Amino acid sequence: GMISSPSSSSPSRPPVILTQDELKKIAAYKAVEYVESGMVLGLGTGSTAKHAVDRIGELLRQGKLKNIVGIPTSKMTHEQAVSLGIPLSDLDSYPILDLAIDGADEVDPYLNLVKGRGGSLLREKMVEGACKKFVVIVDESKLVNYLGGSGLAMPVEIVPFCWKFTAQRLQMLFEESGCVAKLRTYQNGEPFVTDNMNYIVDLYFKREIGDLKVASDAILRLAGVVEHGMFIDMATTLIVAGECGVIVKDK
Ligand code: ABF
Repeated sequence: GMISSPSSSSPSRPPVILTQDELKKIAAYKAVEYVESGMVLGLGTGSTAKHAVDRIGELLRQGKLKNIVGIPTSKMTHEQAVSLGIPLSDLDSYPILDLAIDGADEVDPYLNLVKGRGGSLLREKMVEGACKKFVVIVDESKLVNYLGGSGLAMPVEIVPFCWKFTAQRLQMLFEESGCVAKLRTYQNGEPFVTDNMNYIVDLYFKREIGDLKVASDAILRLAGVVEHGMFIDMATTLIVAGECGVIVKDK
């Protein structure tokens, strides 16, 4: 039979280890506390934001929220919101939003973000740039000392036309930071295609890239670039869920 371990018979409660997905859900639910009836809401994309959209759908169904208009940041989130019965519109009809809730890939101490590893950075930047409040929700693994600091990619959305040329110019722009530019592909090797029918080049840095605003301007000046995944000075609130609880930080 089973031999019970000494800890299971001890009266003190064993520590609860939360999974990363549970932490994401905790951050997402906390963010939805900011949602009020009548708001126009930017609906984020990714596995963290998905929990927030689910929760908004649930509160609408329960009648605890009313008259919400959702503006989705991707086709994926659009489908999710439709399946939950969340009323939707777009930026053409609602150029100013009350609040957006979305995840991020990296968050620095100043609430600057890297986004777009999920591929939806352009629509996210358009929608979240039009919001009065932008609440970012992450588990603690997303916190970095500086953008690029996780060693993971910084995505840039580019037009497919002569993508190698654009990738090469992006890499040259950050030569001093040891930049390597790679076209994002599916498993089968075909180029990854965004919701806007563009490609994504992922930039990897060996060293810090320096002034973010300078880097941003330089990237956006390249013909062929549509948008990049650095969200500088956009987030107004950060919600971080970790093993020790939830931290809310306002800009
Ligand atoms: C989107 O989802 C993207 O900007 C970002 O890349 C990603 C974060 O996803 P997850 O919450 O699944 O880590 O918001």
